[in-house]
Amino acid sequence: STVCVHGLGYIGLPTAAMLANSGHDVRGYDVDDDLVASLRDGDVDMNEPGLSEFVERALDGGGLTVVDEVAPAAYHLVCVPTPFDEAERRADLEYVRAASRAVRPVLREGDTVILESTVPPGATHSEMRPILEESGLSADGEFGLAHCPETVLPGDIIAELRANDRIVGGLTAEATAASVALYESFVDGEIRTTAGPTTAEFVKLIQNTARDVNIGLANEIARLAHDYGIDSREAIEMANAHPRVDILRPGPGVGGHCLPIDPWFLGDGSDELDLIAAARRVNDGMVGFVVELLRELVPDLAGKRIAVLGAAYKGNVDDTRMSRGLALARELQHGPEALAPATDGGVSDSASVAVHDPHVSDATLDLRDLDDATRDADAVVVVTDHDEFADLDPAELAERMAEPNVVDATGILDLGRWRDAGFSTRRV
Ligand code: SAJ
Repeated sequence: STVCVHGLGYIGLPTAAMLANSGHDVRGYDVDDDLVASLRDGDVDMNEPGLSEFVERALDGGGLTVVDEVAPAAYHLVCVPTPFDEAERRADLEYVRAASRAVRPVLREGDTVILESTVPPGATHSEMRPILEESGLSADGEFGLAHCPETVLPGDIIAELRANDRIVGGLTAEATAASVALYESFVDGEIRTTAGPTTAEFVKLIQNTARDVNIGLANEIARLAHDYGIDSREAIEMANAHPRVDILRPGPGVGGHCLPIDPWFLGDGSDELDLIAAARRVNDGMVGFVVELLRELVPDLAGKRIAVLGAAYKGNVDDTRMSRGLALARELQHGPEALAPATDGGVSDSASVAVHDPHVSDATLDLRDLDDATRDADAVVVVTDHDEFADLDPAELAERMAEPNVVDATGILDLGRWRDAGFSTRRV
C-alpha cells in the first residue's frame, strides 16, 4: 500500500523504514526542513542500534522517499511528538492538530488515518476527527480513523517494532480492519483490537503509568531500607523470590520522555491522580535522596568537586530528556530550588560539578571526559547504568581523586571492589 508517515523522529523514522522494507510504498514527511535534507543525504542522526543501516536500506531500495510535502496515500500514519505542558500538567496536542490539518487536503474516500503518538484518552476522537472531517468526508465510514500506540523501547526499537504486541482501536470496524492489515505486514506479535480509539489511548498510558508507579514503590522501599540501615537491593531480591512479588529496581528517579510524562496525560490536567501523582513525587524526589547519600560521605559540599557519571536518562542510550544525572548536577550546583521551574535558587554550599557520559555528545552540555571529570574529585556519583561504568577501575580513580567517595544510584557497581580500593560507598 501507499503510506505517508507524518513525523520522522524516534518512532516515525524506524516505522517508515520498517514499512518500506516490508514492501510498502512509503513517503516520509517532516516539517523540519533540515531533517528532511539530511535524511535525503542518507544521514541518520539518531544513536539507535542498527537504525542507520535499516533506514539506508529503505532509502536505497526505493521503498522510502523523504518528502517535504504531504502526499495522498491509502494510509496516513501520524507519529508526531506530544510534548508535556509542565505548567498545565497536560499534553500539548498542537503537533497532532497540525498533522491532521496537513492530511485534510489530501484525504480521499477509503483512506485510513492512524495516530501512533501518545495522547490523553479521547484525543483521536475529539482533536483529530473534527479537523479531518473538515475535508467533507465522514469518519463514520468515508475514511478510517484509528489509534495504534507505539510501545517500542529506545535502544531496541527495530526488534520491538516487529516483536511487540499492538493494540488497534478504530472508530469503525472498517478502520480497525484496515489498520490491522497494515500492521500485520511487519508485526510478529499479537495485534489486539478494541472498539474505539479511547481504550487504545488509555491502555498505552496505563502501561507506562504502571511502570512508573512500580518504580516509585521500589524507590520508596530504597529510602525506607536506608532508614533501617539495610541494603534495599538485597531485600528486594529476597522479596522477589515470592511467586507473586516482582519489585522493580530503585534508582535516581525516572527519566526519559515517556514514563515521567505519560502518567500526567492520564489525568489530563485534572486533580484526579492520587497514587499515580504520589509515585511521580517519590520518583522526582530521588535526586534529593542521592544528595542526602552524598552528604553522608561529604557533609559540607561547599566548593567540593563532584563527578556525576551519566547524563543519559538510562543505560546505553544517548537520550538526555528528563535526565536524572543532569537534574542532580543542577541541584548540586544551585540547590534544590534549581529543579523547580518557577524560582531561581542558588544556595551557599554549591559544589563544583563535572558531568561525564561516554554515550552523549551534546555541544550544549558541558560534558567532560572521564579523566577530567574525576581529577581531584571529592566524590563520584554514578547515575546512569551504562556498561562502561560497571567496568570502571576503582583503584585508578582513587589515584586521581582528592577523596575516594562513591555513590551508586543505579546498583551496577560492585561496591566490594570499590571498598577494597579504599572507597567509602553509598548505594540507592
Ligand atoms: N528505571 C528504574 N528502575 C527500573 C526500570 C527503569 O529506575 O526498574 C528507570 C530508568 O533508569 C529510566 C526510566 O526508568 O530512567 C525509564 O526507562 P525504561 O527503560 O523503563 O522505559 P523507557 O522510558 O525507555 O520506555 C518506556 C517503555 N514502557 C514500558 O516499559 C511500559 C517502552 O516500552 C515505551 O514504548 C516507551 O516508554 C514509550 O515510548 O512510551
